[in-house]
Amino acid sequence: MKKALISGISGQDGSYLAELLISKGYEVHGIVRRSSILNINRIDHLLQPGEMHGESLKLYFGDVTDSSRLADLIDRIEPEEVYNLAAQSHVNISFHEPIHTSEVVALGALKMLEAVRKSGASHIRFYQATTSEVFGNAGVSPQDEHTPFHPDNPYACGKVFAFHQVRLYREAYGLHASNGILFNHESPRRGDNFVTRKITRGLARIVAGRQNKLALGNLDARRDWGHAKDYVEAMWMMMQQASSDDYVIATGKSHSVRDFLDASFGLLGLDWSTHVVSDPELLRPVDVNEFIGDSSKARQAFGWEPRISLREMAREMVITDLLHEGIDVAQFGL
Ligand code: NAP
Ligand code: G4F
Repeated sequence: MKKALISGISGQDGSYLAELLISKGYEVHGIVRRSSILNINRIDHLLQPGEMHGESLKLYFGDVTDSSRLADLIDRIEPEEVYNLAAQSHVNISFHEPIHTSEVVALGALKMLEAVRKSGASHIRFYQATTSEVFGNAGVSPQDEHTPFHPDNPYACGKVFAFHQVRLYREAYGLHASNGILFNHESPRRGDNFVTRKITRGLARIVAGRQNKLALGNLDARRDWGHAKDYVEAMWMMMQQASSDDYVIATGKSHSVRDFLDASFGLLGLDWSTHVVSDPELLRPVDVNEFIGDSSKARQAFGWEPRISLREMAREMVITDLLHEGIDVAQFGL
């Protein structure tokens, strides 16, 4: 049975990746941060109540800033595949917490790589969660593996550092280490303070009469939004290739925040403009105007393709959030 170790397993992608790997017969091991309340809501359905070590999923407390713990875990688990998904992944928060973000995003990735290298297990394959944010306002569209990096926030700067460490470990030590340069991907498990989930949760609360206004920032920003389920499949496919490489994963379509508002409020026949208010606090010192990715390399190398459209994803998110508010979705024909 293959063993995989995932950092960031309690996050959106970590939870879908754990499900995917378990469905493929892997024994999945995950690093979770110790907090005063156990923060494993997205993966607790994969365990018995109160359990940390289930049959196919085993969790360990740890932090990617703690090198010695990472080395212990790699030695103890002896994984064949390591997925480094841990991050302070919120772009705007990275402007407020640049040091912490860099410690986790940049040094955390390097510490994971070092733990793998020092274990001496040269067969271990390493996946790094790189991001379209490395391109920033690149002025080139669409972005692919040849687009020059122009990181426009502390989070993206940390991810550029990590990208190059992964490339270096591949070239210098022969490690099977790949960068998945993933464009935005969302789901009903997306964190509440990312724009898509903020919109679908806000919409559900408006319908439930629990809030009337929805404060947002830049509505003109355009993103290449896919579904997290499709994107974790690309991570796994990348790791199955004979040699490691860097791949862009994207839908190739870009939509604005306004388009996402139309798609979600429109499902219920509501006009978002009567609810959305502008909050200057939510504007970033620098925002990226548009991302749009070209994932031809991944499509040709291992046949990856996105399956879930933006409309289908918005619908799934809206339904999940309405149900969470106890609303009968049938009244909207959903
Ligand atoms: P997410 O939901 O924010 O999850 C981040 C995960 O990292 C959580 O499990 C979090 O734990 C964990 N984490 C944070 N700091 C840590 C630390 N010091 N030590 C150990 N774990 C730590 O992010 P996501 O959307 O799943 O994204 C997964 C990865 O892909 C991230 O690296 C992100 O930067 C990258 N990425 C995401 C996207 C996207 O659109 N979603 C696109 C490109 C790249 P807690 O649950 O305890 O907070
Ligand atoms: O949902 P967002 O916060 O995602 P962002 O900044 O694109 O970053 C996400 O995708 C990256 C991949 O490109 C990941 F690397 C990163 O970890 C994260 O998962 O914001 C999307 C857009 C931005 O232009 C933002 O300015 O929406 C705009 N926006 C408008 N109002 C808002 C809001 N964003 C947030 N979070 N909250 C708002 O109220």
